[in-house]
Amino acid sequence: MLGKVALEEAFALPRFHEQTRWWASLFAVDAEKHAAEITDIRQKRIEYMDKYGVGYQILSYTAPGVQDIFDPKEAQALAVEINDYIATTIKDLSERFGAFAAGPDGEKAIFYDQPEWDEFWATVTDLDVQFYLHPRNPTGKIYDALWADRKWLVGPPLSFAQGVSLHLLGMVSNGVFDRHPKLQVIIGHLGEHLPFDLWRINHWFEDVKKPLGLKESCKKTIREYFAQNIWITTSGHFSSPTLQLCLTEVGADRILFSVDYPFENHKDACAWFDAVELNEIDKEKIAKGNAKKLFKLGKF
Ligand code: GRE
Repeated sequence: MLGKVALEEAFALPRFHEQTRWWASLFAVDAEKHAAEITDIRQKRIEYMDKYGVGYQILSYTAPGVQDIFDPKEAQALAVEINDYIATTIKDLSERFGAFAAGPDGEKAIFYDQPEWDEFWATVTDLDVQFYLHPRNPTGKIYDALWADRKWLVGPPLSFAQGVSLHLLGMVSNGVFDRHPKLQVIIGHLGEHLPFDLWRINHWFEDVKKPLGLKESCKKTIREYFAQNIWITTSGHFSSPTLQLCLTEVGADRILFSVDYPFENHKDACAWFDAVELNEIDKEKIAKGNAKKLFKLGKF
């Protein structure tokens, strides 16, 4: 299918080529290729998009990124540099690229589910922009306690999904979406295990935790938040049975195509998606229609 929109697509500042190569050497078979691809916007990336039918990419800054800088001033300066760089780089390519702004994280891993972030969320909804909650690597005491002795589970096999699902359910159960009902949050990797668990989360929220007090901070059901505030993408998860589960549990109106380039490649993502057996209406929504509506993309 031509003209797909993809929105978990990473880039890095060219000046971090070496650092990116080191990061890639931890998981990529060909770290050199990965470093070259992630620091490129205008060449190889566009070739892949053209070859595999991706019309438009929304770019986001990769890991390690702003969140790995613990000095708030330094993190702030890097966020500004990244956001200015990408705005300038894609300025004359607005029919092919958009970008998420990167924000600084500060001194420790931040959970955006506490009341002190209400001002931030109010600004996000006032600006009418969308928020992509991307995984990060576990650090500090959390890494030492949980992951140090099981290091192969860090990243896509487990820690990424656990981190994001904890964060998002924290936002749900601490009332962020009740206080900011217009907020739209996107998570990748076919929902970071949450669609699989919706029945059980709903059962325990509604039948046990709400009578015990959860109802004070979480007014709607988990399924209502998924229908009104949450989106999932296919980034890095090219499985037809899992997509079917997501179609049943989350619905085609809330699923968005993505690749997860260059951690994954366009060929795998697009060959899989283009061949998935799905009615044409839902396929078009997931490939581009939903993204065009959500991001108010005009013609591209
Ligand atoms: C990412 O998206 O940031 C990422 C990594 C490492 C492995 C896979 C992946 O940083 O998607």
